This record gives sequence, structure tokens and C-alpha cells, in this order.
Amino acid sequence: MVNFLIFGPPGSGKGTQSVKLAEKFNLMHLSTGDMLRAEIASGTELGRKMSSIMSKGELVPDEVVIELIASKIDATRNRAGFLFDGFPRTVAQTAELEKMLNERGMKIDSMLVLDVDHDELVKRLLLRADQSGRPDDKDLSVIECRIDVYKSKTEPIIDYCRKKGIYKPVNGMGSIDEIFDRLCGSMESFLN
Ligand code: B4P
Repeated sequence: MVNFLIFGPPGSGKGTQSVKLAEKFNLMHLSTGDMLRAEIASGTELGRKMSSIMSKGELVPDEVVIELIASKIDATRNRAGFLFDGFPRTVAQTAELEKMLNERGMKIDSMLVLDVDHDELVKRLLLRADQSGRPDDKDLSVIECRIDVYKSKTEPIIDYCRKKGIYKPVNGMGSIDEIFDRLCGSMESFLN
């Protein structure tokens, strides 16, 4: 199996592109954001706790997302690989993901990082706010907090992956189709 991370700040297009890429390359798309929102929608105790963290733009605890991901990895069959979207978000999550994959005879093959200007991120998230109803999209100060959290806690993963030779920057500015073509170009070398 070939395993990709799709990486970038909030609003960079990770979720948007992941859906298209997973379909094209028969990858298992695992989005921790979607999993957490499903937990909130089902009204569980865990969901209630996570809801208050996410609506402030903070990260939920590492152990919560690691647990969610581990159960999905073992349940996956008949896919060319995994596409991890929004996970990992801390260096600790990255080390844990590597461990989980190594124990199953796999590794992270490539980290695709979407580069998008700050103002474009804010514009996209505010535009989505009306359709998504997501509390973390509605408020400019929460959006700025999410971008700050990305810089302080998530961006250090780039250095970690660069040292491993798996870092691949991708221009995330332009239309959804243009960016999709760039990502496909980067992924095809691994999948063909
Ligand atoms: P996520 O669900 O991962 O959401 P996100 O980072 O905001 O990006 P998303 O994938 O949704 O948006 P996209 O860029 O595709 O995380 C939400 C929260 O969950 C986090 O803040 C955190 O609290 C928690 N969480 C999730 N994973 C976690 C983890 N591992 N550890 C701890 N906490 C975790 O798209 C945004 C908008 O832009 C869309 O409306 C889209 O249509 C639009 N768009 C995309 N590409 C475009 C383009 N090229 N042009 C114009 N618009 C575009």
C-alpha cells in the first residue's frame, strides 16, 4: 500500500482535494476533522467535549485522534493505500502514525503540502461559513487562532518530514481543478 499525507493550513483545500484524489486512486480517505464532526453529530460524551475545543479553533488531544485513526486502519480492505487528511497535526501524532504503519509493514510514502496565502485561507473559510454551519468557520478570530495553531503546532511536522525525504510542496493557489492536476502529478509517480 502507498500512504500519503495531505497537509496544509486550515482552508488550504485538504478536504476538498482528498475526496477527489481518494476516488481517482482508490485510496482510503481518513479525515480526522470529519471523524470528530461525526462524533459531535452523534451526540456522544466524547463529541460534546471535542465540540467545545474545536469551536475555539484549538486541537483536540493527540490520544483522541490516534484512537480514531487506529480503528480505521485495521478495518480497511481492498485499497491502494491511505490518504491521511488533517492528520497528523502534531509531531507526536506523526511519530505515532509512523509507529502504527511500521507495525503493519507500511510507512508514510509522501507528504503533499498545499501552499496557500494567508488572505486566501481567510477568504475561503469565511465563504464556507454560510454553507457549512461550522462554528470554527464563522468567526474571524477563531479562523486566525486555527492558522496560529497550525504555525506553532502543525508546521514543525514539515521539518520532520523534510529530513525523511518525503516532503513535497504543491502550489495550492488557483482553481480546484488546477490544484487537483498538480497533486495528481505528484502522486502518480508513486502509484504507477
Ligand atoms: P479539519 O476538518 O481538518 O478542517 P480544516 O483544517 O479547517 O480544513 P478543511 O479540510 O476542512 O478545509 P479545506 O481546506 O478543504 O479540522 C477542523 C478542526 O478539527 C481543527 O481545527 C481541530 O480542532 C480538529 N482536528 C482535526 N484533526 C485533528 C487532529 N489530527 N488533531 C487535533 N485536532 C484535530 O477547504 C476550505 C474551504 O475552501 C472549502 O469551502 C472549499 O470549498 C474551499 N476551497 C478549497 N479549495 C479551493 C480553491 N482552490 N479555490 C477556492 N476555494 C477553495
